[in-house]
Amino acid sequence: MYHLLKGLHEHLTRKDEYSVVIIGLDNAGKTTMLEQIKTLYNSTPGMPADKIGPTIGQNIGKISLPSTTLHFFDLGGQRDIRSIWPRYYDECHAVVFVLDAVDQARLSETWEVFDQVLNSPRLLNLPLLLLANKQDSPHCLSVSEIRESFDAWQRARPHQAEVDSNSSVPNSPGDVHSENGRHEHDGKWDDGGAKDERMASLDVMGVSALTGTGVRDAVNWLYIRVQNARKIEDRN
Ligand SMILES: Nc1nc2c(ncn2[C@@H]2O[C@H](COP(=O)(O)OP(=O)(O)O)[C@@H](O)[C@H]2O)c(=O)[nH]1
Ligand SMILES: [Mg+2]
Repeated sequence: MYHLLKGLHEHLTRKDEYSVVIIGLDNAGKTTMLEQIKTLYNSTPGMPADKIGPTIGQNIGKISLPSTTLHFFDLGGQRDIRSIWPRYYDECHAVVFVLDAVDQARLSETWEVFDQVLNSPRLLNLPLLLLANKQDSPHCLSVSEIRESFDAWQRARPHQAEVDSNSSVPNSPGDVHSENGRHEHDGKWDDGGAKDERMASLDVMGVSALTGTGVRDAVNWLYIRVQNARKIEDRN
């Protein structure tokens, strides 16, 4: 009887665990975001914004929600340490990409990095949330301006097939598998339209990691999405 009750109690109090990676360029506000999430959800507040230095490696944090624990991994965003991001992709359940909506000078660098994330085959089916941070600043771009900026950046860059025909990627007849796992056929990229679909359904939210505005909405989004993704996975 004891074991039965213990088993029932464990079942009822069991929490599903999910990992969320927070990525984006350095200075976008990722660590401030993580610390704000800790402050909003945990009894011990996160580090105050004025004490946060550049991230080398990772910062971690976890929050407890009904029947769910979310583990956050805030990864360093400097150019030379971005290469560690993919090591986390296999283990994570959702991705938050934070961008600085004030720093327009770095938007094209932001889009280049974001585009690589969109093209990562291992992330293709994971919930991905784009956060336009620093909405407290009077100089920030709004969510719709951020979407327009990404669309404009995509239109302005040379077509992928043109880039490849000018580069060292082999252009032999038939199919070629690229490094990022997409399928090239007769010089055309074929990812089954998955990237376009992903862009069309991409959620972009405006937040201020500094003041906390929008941060609960972002966490709620993650909470719902990771559970829905698990349900779909369980059904398959
Ligand atoms: N105005 C404003 N500044 C922010 C916000 N979030 C972060 N910052 C500032 O941006 C800088 C970089 O923040 P940090 O969290 O270290 O960025 P990270 O490199 O992406 O981890 C710091 O000076 C933060 O105080 C925000 O929502 N609003
Ligand atoms: Mg940081």
